[in-house]
Amino acid sequence: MTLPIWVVVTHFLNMLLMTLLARSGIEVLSAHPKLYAGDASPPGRAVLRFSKKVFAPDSRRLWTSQDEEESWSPVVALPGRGNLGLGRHWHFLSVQFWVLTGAVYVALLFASGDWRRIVPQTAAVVPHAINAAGAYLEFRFPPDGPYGYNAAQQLSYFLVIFVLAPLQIATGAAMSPAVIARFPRYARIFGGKQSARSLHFAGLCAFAVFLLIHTTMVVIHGLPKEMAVIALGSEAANRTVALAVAGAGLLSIVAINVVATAASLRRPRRMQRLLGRFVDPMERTLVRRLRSRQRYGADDISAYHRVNGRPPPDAAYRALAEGGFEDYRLVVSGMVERPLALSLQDLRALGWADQITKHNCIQGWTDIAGWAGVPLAAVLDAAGTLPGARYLVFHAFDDKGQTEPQHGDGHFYGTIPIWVARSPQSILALEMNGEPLRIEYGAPARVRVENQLGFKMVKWVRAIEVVDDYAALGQGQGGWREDHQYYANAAGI
Ligand SMILES: Nc1nc2c(c(=O)[nH]1)N[C@H]1C(S)=C(S)[C@@H](COP(=O)(O)O)O[C@H]1N2
Ligand SMILES: [Mo]
Repeated sequence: MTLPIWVVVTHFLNMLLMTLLARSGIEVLSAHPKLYAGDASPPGRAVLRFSKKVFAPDSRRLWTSQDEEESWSPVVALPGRGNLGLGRHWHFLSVQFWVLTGAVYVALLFASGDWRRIVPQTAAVVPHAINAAGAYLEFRFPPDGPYGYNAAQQLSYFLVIFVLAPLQIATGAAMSPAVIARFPRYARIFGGKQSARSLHFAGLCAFAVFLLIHTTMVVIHGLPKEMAVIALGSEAANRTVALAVAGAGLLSIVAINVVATAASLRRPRRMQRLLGRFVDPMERTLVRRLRSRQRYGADDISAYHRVNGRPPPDAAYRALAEGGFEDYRLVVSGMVERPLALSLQDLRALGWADQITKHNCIQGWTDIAGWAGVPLAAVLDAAGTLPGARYLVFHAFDDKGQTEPQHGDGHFYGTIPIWVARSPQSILALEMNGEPLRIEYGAPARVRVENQLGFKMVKWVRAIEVVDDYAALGQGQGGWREDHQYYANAAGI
């Protein structure tokens, strides 16, 4: 048995990238360690739960989705210890190289004619594969097929490469808020966004089962001989050299995982910046053209909408709330022609839009709700942006040092590019499900930018500032969660 060298190389890269993908995926899961069926994620209705904490929809104490997070060991998760931001960075870095490796492999497979080894050419492969599996159960080796692999082997390789891997990419894409905002029906192919998320996890489990059987088979068929093929491409190769190369390969995979983990835990800001250089351009290319076209019906509205971020506890905000926000003024300043201070009535006079849309929290949960308010474009037009203006900064009333001290201090803020603010369904919402916004959902005004992740939708907006750059704000990452939780500033995936 021989394998071309490009198979040896892509197989190695695939092993490395799959370990990074699996571990960073587990990190992402730890941010909301529950799986659901359908489109929404009702508390207490998870199909599968990796957390003992219980949060009920009718709880008398306010809880937020941050409270649901788990912190998992760096041994299983990349980087571990509850760093969703860097987990996502690693996932989106690895996936680019994984898809590239897969594309090169498949291209060479077809260019070389080697596809005959992998792609079954007759439906008889199914009964033959069953026979082959039966042979293994009787401790016999099944016969090899015409192109070297036995039928069970050929069929399982085929399914992993041409069914499981593409499915994993497809369910991954069905979790991107920008993709499903533009193509709301796409997530429905999988039974809804939460079903897609659950299937993505099932895909990981399927890969794990494959890996288990695959390595068991390598051992059963004779480790030295198989290693010669896997590491050097030929059974006839020197076995000692092959074992050394294979051992070095496996060690390097472990070493890369260890270095990636340690660097992320020790120098998180540096890793956020470094990985961002690969991940942000990918987000921009994929998401730039994806404008929200959601049009859910009133029947789709979720019975329960999770809260993330605790309401501002300070006296000034409470006084405003007690006065029905009569004295509220939204300050619009920065690179604008006309700085503004708008009351709620002034805001309403600028324009009105409503929409029923899906909220995608970066942690993984989704809910559908109706929102109504003023298009952000109308606010921008009223103020008039100056040349060079690129971002909107939303300053919020909540002091996170008081409401979420485990993550950091300072008031919550967020930034979005002006093109996102001018996209369809980008509004400053004053109402939710037909009523004035309740306090916990961001009263009196909160951002809704429907092709972005939830953390971009600043609640309790105090002021809007138009800027050319966000580097001077906070810790310079473009938002409070970016600064303190290492989320990427680009939030369409
Ligand atoms: N001011 C402020 N806005 C915020 C947050 C916050 O902590 N403070 N959390 C964000 C996150 S992470 C999410 S998912 C949404 C949650 O909105 P909801 O509470 O209406 O579900 O609000 C976003 N806006
Ligand atoms: Mo979130």
